[in-house]
Amino acid sequence: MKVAVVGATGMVGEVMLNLLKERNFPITELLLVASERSVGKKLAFNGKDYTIIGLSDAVTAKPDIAIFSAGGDTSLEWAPKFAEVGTTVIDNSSAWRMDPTKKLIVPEINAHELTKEDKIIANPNCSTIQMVMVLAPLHKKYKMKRVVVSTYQSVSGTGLKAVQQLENEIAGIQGEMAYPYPIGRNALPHCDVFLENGYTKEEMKLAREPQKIFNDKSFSVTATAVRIPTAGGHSESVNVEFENDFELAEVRKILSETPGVVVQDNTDTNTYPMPIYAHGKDDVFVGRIRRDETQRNSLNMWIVADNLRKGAATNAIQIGEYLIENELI
Ligand code: A2P
Ligand code: 11C
Repeated sequence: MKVAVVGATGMVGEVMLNLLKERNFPITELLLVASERSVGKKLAFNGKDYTIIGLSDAVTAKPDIAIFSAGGDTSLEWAPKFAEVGTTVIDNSSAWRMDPTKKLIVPEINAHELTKEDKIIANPNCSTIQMVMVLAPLHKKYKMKRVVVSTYQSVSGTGLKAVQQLENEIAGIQGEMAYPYPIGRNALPHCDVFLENGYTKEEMKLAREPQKIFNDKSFSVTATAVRIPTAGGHSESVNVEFENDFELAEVRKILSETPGVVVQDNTDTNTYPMPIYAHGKDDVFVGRIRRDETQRNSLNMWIVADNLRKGAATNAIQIGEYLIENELI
């Protein structure tokens, strides 16, 4: 496969390159693409130096797959140009997710919807992916009615500038600010931009994307998204009400048998998911599984994943692997 990584110099781009190597993705030719600022610079992959190219040159090269993680504006403008020359685009931005003509894919849940005609495929938001990975098997068994989620999101979700802000604050250095306030020793109830309804865009992604992924509008999700001073790994407190009742032991069994989900749940040994352990892993971790004693058929859980891996790069690469395995490219 001739593969282009668009946004190769970014935080997700870096993880993407590590994963392509780690998972032995079948690459015959690799194109590393970034903004005009980076064109001509060198980037190493698998022991070899590659020269970064611009988007026009990448389109001209007609890659088989282009994995985009260079922001929504770049995706909106350039994904159709790649699609036009026959490239299959896997887009990590929010640009195409809610477009009814594009599919929003978490491979473990709905990759079977993909066809050869899908030339721009959307990767869901990081905080959505980890949540639906856990909810999908439970929805199938008990049928969800309503989900209330509060997120505790790491600064790496914002990008390099935010990681730098946290590092500067810890080191006591005055530097550029990615957030309107200090993030160290703080919690900002503010991920992505505010919308007219008083929610943030991040909160609305959590509300809307699961319905599209499950192709089901019979349940609703309401969210509060909070940025906290962790370097990597998003955490979520998830309360879910089902139509049908459940046994906790069966919930644990279902989740422990779900590919890509790992149950870490033993209060006797202080075993629960945490960002420091999820870091660098492709799985989604769930723990603190307990009945909500205030409401019928309701469950509380704590879900953690590496937002740059399963939340972004891993999911995108798994989509690519599915397309190749099923001869959809
Ligand atoms: P560059 O490094 O040249 O700015 P992050 O989200 O970590 O900030 O990374 C964003 C990625 O998207 C970087 O690789 C960045 O390249 C790339 N990028 C940003 N704007 C553009 C653009 N207009 N065209 C192509 N790549 C872009
Ligand atoms: C965050 N979820 O952690 C964001 C990052 O819509 O793809 C990814 C933004 C997106 O702030």
